[in-house]
Amino acid sequence: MPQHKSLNLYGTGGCGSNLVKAHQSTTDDTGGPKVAYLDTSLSNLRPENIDHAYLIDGLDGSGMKRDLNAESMRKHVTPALSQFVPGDFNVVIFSASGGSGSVFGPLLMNELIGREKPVIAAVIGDTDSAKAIENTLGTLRTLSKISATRQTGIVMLYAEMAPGANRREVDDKIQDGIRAIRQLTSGLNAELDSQDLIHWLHYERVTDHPPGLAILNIINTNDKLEELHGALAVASLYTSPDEPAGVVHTSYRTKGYTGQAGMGPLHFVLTQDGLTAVVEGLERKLAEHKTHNATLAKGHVRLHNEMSLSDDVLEF
Ligand SMILES: Nc1nc2c(ncn2[C@@H]2O[C@H](COP(=O)(O)OP(=O)(O)OP(=O)(O)O)[C@@H](O)[C@H]2O)c(=O)[nH]1
Ligand SMILES: [Mg+2]
Repeated sequence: MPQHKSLNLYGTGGCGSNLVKAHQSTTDDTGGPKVAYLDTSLSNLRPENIDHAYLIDGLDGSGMKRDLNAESMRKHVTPALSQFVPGDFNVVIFSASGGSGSVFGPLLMNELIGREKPVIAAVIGDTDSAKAIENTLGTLRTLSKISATRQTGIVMLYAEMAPGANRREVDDKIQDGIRAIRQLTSGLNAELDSQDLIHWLHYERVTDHPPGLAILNIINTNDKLEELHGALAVASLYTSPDEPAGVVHTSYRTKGYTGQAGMGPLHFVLTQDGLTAVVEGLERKLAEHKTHNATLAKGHVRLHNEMSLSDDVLEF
């Protein structure tokens, strides 16, 4: 008989906290997820969030500098998890481009993985500036380093902010993803148990694929599933076993049945190709920003090194 499983949402940093807030008061037939906010600053929280918040005393943000408060955040992972104990399944949500969530989030992931707690990262990258891209690449590298050190697959739902992008569209992708993960991990799907999901998440334990950082693609039609290449592992939800399953080439596949009429298929597909496209896109946009920055620096260089002017008004 299906048994309800708990889901914890940990929002780290400003963006992670913003995205988790929407779930603080939601209740569904499984009791709704538990939420926690972990940050170095109060600036993204409202009074009603404080009971769910873990804040590091004495800090007030990291100002996009990932190494500024890293050691302090490292020390606070264990106390934060004592206050907000992990659920049966966990999602850690953070921007990759800021200075706090992009460090607190991976540290939390590392600890949850070490404790054998099932966890997915929901990450928001940003290409708004060279610093934002460098941080985004650095955060992805951190996650991939955790995967290599722990020899475990890490699954990441990823969305990206671009200059002029509609923040709501990016938020919607993450929120839709969280709701779908809630459905997948609720414990209420017939024929799908925790171990099926643990082996989907840790595809390296049941397939020949080496562990790495994998992108989670959530797809709601069989046609889109069939178009997708390079699937490492697939978990699918259907209303009932009578529905067409959709064809996909993959090494591991697990299926569950919601029993809820009208709900089309939902496929949770892990790929590494998706990550390659993300990293290449970030590197290309970083090169564009750097070309522009080099042009800006030229004026300064000309004033100081190349012009034969001397400032005879003020000397320093
Ligand atoms: N999509 C989306 N992006 C957000 C949101 N809040 C912040 N961001 C983006 O996330 C990036 C980093 O911001 P934060 O998450 O606030 O940074 P932080 O982790 O708090 O780190 P510091 O403020 O540097 O200490 C920025 O580029 C924002 O544009 C949000 O609610 N939705
Ligand atoms: Mg902040």
